[in-house]
Amino acid sequence: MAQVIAEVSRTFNEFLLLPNRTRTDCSPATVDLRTPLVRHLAGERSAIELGSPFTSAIMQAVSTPDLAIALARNGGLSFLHHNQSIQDQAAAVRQVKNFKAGFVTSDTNVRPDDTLSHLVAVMRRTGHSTAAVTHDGTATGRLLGLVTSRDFHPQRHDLDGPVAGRMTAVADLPHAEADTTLSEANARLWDQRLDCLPVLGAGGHLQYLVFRSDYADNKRFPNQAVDAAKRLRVGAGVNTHDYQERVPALLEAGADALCFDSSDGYSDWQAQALSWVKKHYPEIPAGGGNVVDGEAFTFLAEAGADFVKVGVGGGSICITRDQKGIGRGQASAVLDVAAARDAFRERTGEYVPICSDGGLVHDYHVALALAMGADFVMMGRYFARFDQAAGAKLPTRDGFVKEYWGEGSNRARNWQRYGQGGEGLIFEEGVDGYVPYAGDLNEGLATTIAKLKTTMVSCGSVTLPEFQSTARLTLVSDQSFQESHANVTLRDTPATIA
Ligand code: RVP
Repeated sequence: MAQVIAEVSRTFNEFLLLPNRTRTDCSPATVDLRTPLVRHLAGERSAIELGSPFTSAIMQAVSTPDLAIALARNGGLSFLHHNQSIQDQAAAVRQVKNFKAGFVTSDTNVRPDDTLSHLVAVMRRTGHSTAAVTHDGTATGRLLGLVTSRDFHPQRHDLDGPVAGRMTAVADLPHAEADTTLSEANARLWDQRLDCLPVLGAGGHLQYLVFRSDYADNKRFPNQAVDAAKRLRVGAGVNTHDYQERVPALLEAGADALCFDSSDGYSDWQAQALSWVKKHYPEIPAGGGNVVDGEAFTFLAEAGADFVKVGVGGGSICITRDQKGIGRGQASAVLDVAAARDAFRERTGEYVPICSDGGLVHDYHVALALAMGADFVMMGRYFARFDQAAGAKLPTRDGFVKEYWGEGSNRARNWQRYGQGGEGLIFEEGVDGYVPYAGDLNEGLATTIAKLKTTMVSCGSVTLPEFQSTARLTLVSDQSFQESHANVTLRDTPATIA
C-alpha cells in the first residue's frame, strides 16, 4: 500500500518569521550575506562562496550572459541554460568570463563609408551616442575613428554624406594599449578630459571602449563573485543526455560550476552523470536536482553532488503538479531537505549546500527560504522581469511587461529536462506568459537585498548561518494571513487619477 506522509505539504505563504532580540551590533551595514556554493568540510570554507545568496534559473528566458554579468557583479551566480547548442552555450560562458569591468565591447559600430543617416539608425537601435568607425564595421575591426552624436547636426550636415567626414580620426584620438588597467584608463579619461578611451590590440584592432561613467559604475560593486584571476564567476546548466560532450566544452570555456538540471533529479541517470563528472573532472563542482525530500537529497549527495537544488512544481510557470500530480509545497521541501543536509554533515563531516529553486514570489520568501535552511535561492520569474533577461519588453495598457516562458513549455521544448520518453515533449509542463517589467537588475536586486538584510537584523542575525540556526518561524492561519495586508482604501496617486 502507498505510504502517506503525515505532514501537510506547505508553502512560504503559510509562514512568518518572529523577530528575535536585535543586538546593538546588528545593523544592515554589518550583515554579511556570504554563503557557500559547493560541498566542503564542515567548519571550513567552501571553495566557491557567493557574496549574496542569489542564483538565476537555468532557463532560456532568464540566464543570458548579460544577466550573468550583472548578477555576478552583485555577488550572485547565473547558471547559463543548456537549451541551446553546446557551441552557443560555451560561447555564452566565454562572454561572461571575458567581461572586464569598465571595458565595453562596442555595440555601436559603422564603416567609414556608411552614411550619417545609417549611423543615426544604429545609434537609435542601441541607445548609445558614441560609435566606433572600423574598417569592416565590426566591434573588433581596425579602428579608423570615433563619431558621437555631438559631431553632426541633422539640419547642418548632409545625412547622406559619409561618416568619415564627421569622425575624429584615429591619428587624432587618444587611445590605450591592450594591457591598460582600468585605473590607468580612468586616469587618462580625467587627465585628458575624455569621455571615451578606445583600447587597441594588435594591428590597431579595436578591443574595448572605456567610458568615464562606467568607471564610477564599477565602484558600486564591492561584492562581486570572481575567480582567482578576478574574472566574474559563471555557472552552466547541463543535462543527463549529452553531458559527455557538453561538460568538456563548458569547462574549456571557463565555467566555474555545473548543475545537472532536471525537473526530477531523484534518478539513476543523474547519479551516473554526477559520478562521470567526478571521475573525469574531480576539480569542477557539479550540483544536482531537483528534489523535494531528504531521501532524494541523500541519494544525490552520496552520488557526489556538490550542491542540491530543491523544488518540484512550485515554479511560477510550472504546471507539472497539474499535469502529473508530482511535487511538494516548497517550504516543506526545503525544511525536509535541510534536515537531511544537517544529518549528512553529522554523519560524514561534509556540508552539501542546498538551493531553494522556484516559487519565490515575494521578496520576503527569500528570507523564509534561507531561514528554513537554504544556503542560496534560485529564481526565474524574479530575474525575468529585468532588462538583462532574454524576454522581449512589450508595452501594454498598464505599463511594460517582459516575456517569460517555462522550460517545459512548447516555446522552450526542453525535453532533456523533462524526460517524457524520447526526444521531444508529449505534453507541456510549463506555460508561456508575461511578467511585469522591473527595469535594471542592479536596482531591483539592491532593494531585495536591503529587505533581506533588515529582516535578518530583526531576527538578530548578521550572518546567514546565524540566521538559519536562530530563526523562529510560525505558521499562519487564513485569518492572520489577511491581517498581513493593508486594510484601508488606498489613496490614489495623482498619476493614476490622471
Ligand atoms: P520561478 O522562480 O517561480 O519562476 O521558478 C523558476 C524555476 O521553475 C526554475 O528554476 C525551474 O526549476 C522551474 N521551471 C523552469 N521551467 C519550468 C517549466 O516549464 N515547468 N519550471
